[in-house]
Amino acid sequence: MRPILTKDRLRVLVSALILFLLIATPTFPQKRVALQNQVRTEFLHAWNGYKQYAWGHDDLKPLSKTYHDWYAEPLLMTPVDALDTMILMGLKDEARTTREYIATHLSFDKDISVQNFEITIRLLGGLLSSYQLTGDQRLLTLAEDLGNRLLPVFNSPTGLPYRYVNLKTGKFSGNVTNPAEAGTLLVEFGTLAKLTHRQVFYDKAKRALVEIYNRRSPIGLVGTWINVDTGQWTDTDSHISGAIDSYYEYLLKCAILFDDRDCRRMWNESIKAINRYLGDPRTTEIEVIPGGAVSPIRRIQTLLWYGHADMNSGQRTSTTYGALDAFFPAVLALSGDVDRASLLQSSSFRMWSEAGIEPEEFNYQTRQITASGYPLRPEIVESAYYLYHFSLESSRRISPRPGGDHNAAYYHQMGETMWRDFVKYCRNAVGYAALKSVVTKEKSDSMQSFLFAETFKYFYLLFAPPRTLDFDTVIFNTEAHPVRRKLR
Ligand code: DMJ
Repeated sequence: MRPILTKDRLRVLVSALILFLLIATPTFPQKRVALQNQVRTEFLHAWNGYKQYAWGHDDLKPLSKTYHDWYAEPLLMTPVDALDTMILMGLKDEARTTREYIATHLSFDKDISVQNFEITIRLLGGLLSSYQLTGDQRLLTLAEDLGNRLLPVFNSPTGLPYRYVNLKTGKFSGNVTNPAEAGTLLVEFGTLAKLTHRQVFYDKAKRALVEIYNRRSPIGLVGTWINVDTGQWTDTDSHISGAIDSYYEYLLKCAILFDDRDCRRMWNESIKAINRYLGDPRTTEIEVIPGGAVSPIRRIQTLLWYGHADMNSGQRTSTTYGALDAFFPAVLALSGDVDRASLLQSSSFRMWSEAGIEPEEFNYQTRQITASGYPLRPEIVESAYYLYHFSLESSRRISPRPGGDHNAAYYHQMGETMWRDFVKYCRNAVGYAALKSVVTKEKSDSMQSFLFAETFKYFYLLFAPPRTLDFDTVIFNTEAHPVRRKLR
């Protein structure tokens, strides 16, 4: 009789056990706690650098150890962007003093012309989120004051917002905008409307979103640049990258956050066109060594990318994908399309792995880096966090998706790799520095506030216990400020 445990079977069993341990290790609580603590420590490292060299200003310049202000007067970009992350991390003392400083020093009564989109996602979003987390009425008062000062941007013939507005005089400028800047306002303005009971905020921001959607091409795509006065497209390149990205994100998020049926319909229509014309599945042959085998076998692997196409013809215009596009797996997962989301996340991670940290832009056809900077962007981490969340959730359901647990561990592992690369290449003595080039790893003198609002936050949430933030009760604005689904 043949023995039950032959040598070959034993080898297969041992390989399977090793694989299981490799996959299971990242969920080992101690390791996760250590990573979570590291993220908090590194957040404080960068925050202390900001406090020491840039306090009261917008951003720290981490190489020259000085500060950068966006405009002639500072608007406390870093403190406002960082506050809700501190709260989530349980940094109570820092959060208390930062909140106090913001409440007593931040004023929007300034004769400066600001970029509506950036101010909305960072400051309005940050103030609203921190208000909801703390109940500090002063933050809501600041948010409403800011909202009032931004409103003149919507006074255009089309309802599309101008890009800039003077906070004191209300004078607007910038009559060529893009879908992202016009359409990434409703989470914040809509939340402000609910909290202040002033519908005007909701209506103006929603109209902007609808006006972009109404100008989609017959095949359902939008372009990159559009004239606010005439409503004519001035650049018909279509993609999910910067200048369009968060327009799509807000169609879906506003459908969920406000239960807005128009947004739901616009999302449902848009995603069909995105998948059809921008989606670019590619098959490639890879070598794998199955557990227990000695020699590799060739296997066909499908990679999914999203490229560029002309909004009218749908013809492919370029095969580039980048750090900003890497937000899309999160949005796909939130929409329920976890399969496409996980395929695309693998592609993003492939892009990250080319140089050990992700470039701003990558040609997936030629595998060349076409823009080599890394300004500390969060999107790929955000998507890892969403996929981790949905994998975990599906593994808890009665009829789980096959491999749910396995996938959650996989996203932890991916997150851990990215975290170690991020620290290795971007950390310096006083904070974190953007990279001029992911190829040479040369640093540049910039540490944008989204490092605190987003990059550290998503790394932290990826490693922290799920109870740290109840995912299903919030919607993150595009700057990672969580706002409550049930508004009060
Ligand atoms: C952030 O300000 C926001 O996430 C925005 O939507 C896109 N770019 C940066 C981060 O990369």
